Amino acid sequence: MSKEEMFKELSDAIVSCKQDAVLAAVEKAKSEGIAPAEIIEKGLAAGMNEVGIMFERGKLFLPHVMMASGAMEAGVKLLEGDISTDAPSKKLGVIVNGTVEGDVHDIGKSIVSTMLQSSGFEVHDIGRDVPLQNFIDKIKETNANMVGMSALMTTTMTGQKQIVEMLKEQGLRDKVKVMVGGAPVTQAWAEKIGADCYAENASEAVARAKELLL
Ligand code: HCB
Repeated sequence: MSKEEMFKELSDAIVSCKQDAVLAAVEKAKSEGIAPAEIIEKGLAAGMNEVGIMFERGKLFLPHVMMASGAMEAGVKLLEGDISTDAPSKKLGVIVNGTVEGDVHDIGKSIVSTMLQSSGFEVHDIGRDVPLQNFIDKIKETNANMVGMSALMTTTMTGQKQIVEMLKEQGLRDKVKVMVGGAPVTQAWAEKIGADCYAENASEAVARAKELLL
């Protein structure tokens, strides 16, 4: 089976909303030697995007999206132990990562945290639907030099902007690099709110963090 066919099988398994199918497809992709990051991004995440489109068009309903999410989480969990720990012994930086207030979407945010951690960053994942001031408090508590903020809805993206403003008001902006991500977020939005970078996916998040912190 070609890699492209394998990615399609992974994506179709997510769209089927069946956890068994997802776990079987992940096992198969692993046994074919496909890298965990590719399994997640080109297979599972592509399937979740498809689920999002079908939900938007009324072809799938919220319970399906929840089942697909559960299946995706189980698939990612199966890969956690395989995500390479090419982490250097010296930590590369301290990053606080979370999903902003009002937003419960956390699948992508958690993948980003895992990938950053396995690449050598000290990551404090503060969860989802996180009150904005909690980002600032955690940055102070951990002396973080970067913050990652996830927002999956147009209505919650503004939380990212508010956090940038709060960092300025509380005299932290010069000490902390700001990364934003999430489906509706774009490079243009990152520039508009004065973030240091936008990451489209977890691999990009690792690359941007290395560029900004090393
Ligand atoms: Co949800 N939902 N949802 N949802 N949902 C979206 C986001 C919509 C776009 C679907 C649609 O209408 N097309 C839509 C938002 C529309 C808008 O913007 N206005 C939507 C809606 C409306 C809602 C509810 C309001 C539905 C309702 O209740 N009527 C509700 C939200 C409640 C709330 O938050 N207050 C809701 C609920 C849910 C769940 C619970 C069923 C489930 C989430 C489960 C969970 O996360 N634990 C869910 C899901 C799964 C989705 C879709 C289908 C997929 C999201 C996902 O996991 N993608 C999504 C459709 C879509 O996004 N296209 C839909 C896969 C991951 C891997 O991608 O983009 O999250 P990602 O992360 C990437 C990337 O963005 C980047 O790297 C990640 C890894 O590659 N990245 C970062 C992300 N965070 C980063 C942080 C960084 O620092 C750096 C990079």
